[in-house]
Amino acid sequence: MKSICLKAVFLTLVFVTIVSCSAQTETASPSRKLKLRILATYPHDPHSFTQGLVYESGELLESAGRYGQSSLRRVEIQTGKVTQIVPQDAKFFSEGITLVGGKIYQLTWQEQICFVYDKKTFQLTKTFRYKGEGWGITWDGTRLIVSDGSSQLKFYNPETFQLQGTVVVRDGERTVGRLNELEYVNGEVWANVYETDYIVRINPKNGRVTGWIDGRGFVPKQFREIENREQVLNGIAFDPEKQRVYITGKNWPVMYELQLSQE
Ligand SMILES: [Ca+2]
Repeated sequence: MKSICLKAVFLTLVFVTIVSCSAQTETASPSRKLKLRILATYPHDPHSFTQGLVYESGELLESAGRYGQSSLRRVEIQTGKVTQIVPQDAKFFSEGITLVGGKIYQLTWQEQICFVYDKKTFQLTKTFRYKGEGWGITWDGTRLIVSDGSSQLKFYNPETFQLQGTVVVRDGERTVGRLNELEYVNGEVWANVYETDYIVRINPKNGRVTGWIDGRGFVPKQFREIENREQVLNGIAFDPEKQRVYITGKNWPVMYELQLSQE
């Protein structure tokens, strides 16, 4: 069964390349054709309603959501074991996380507060207030990039959390909404699109979609037939050094490690 399952996923990944290729033609964007190959599957805590995922020195940092169940976690990749955790107060619904230097920024859904933690000790060092909802967050080396469930990406100064600009994400003429968990990958922003198992690839300079990744093949079998399920693909972490992508979903029992390469 395992080999059949992996084969199905492999076929999906081949489709990724084709879709990216086609999107390149349609949008005339400088999209690069990508190849994703599954290197490994690991356990993932099925109690984590994954809202954010970041790679850091051989480990993953994860943000789990829901009121009363939110937390910031450090996760051992190969075992899925949570080795460090800060539970969030029940009045906050944790959302995306990103790393800026030695600090972890963690958004909240509707509470309009970003918590900043020391990445080693998980000590809270600062909070910022912002307007609107917080969904996903990533870091391009200069600016924070934030999604709020709309088709807009917002850019913030990480020192002040001042809004510096926005772009609207468009695939051709069509706007792409419900942008959720984010990851900065080789100059692109990758975003989970909420309530789907697709990842959209975005040029952050102009908001243009450069490709789509069809993640339906990754969805655990027990969730596939559920209509309007909450257990969607959500959580992307990137290791730029090894060009590896880690993906999981909300309450998924599994995490995938993928090798990214240009065709
Ligand atoms: Ca991420």
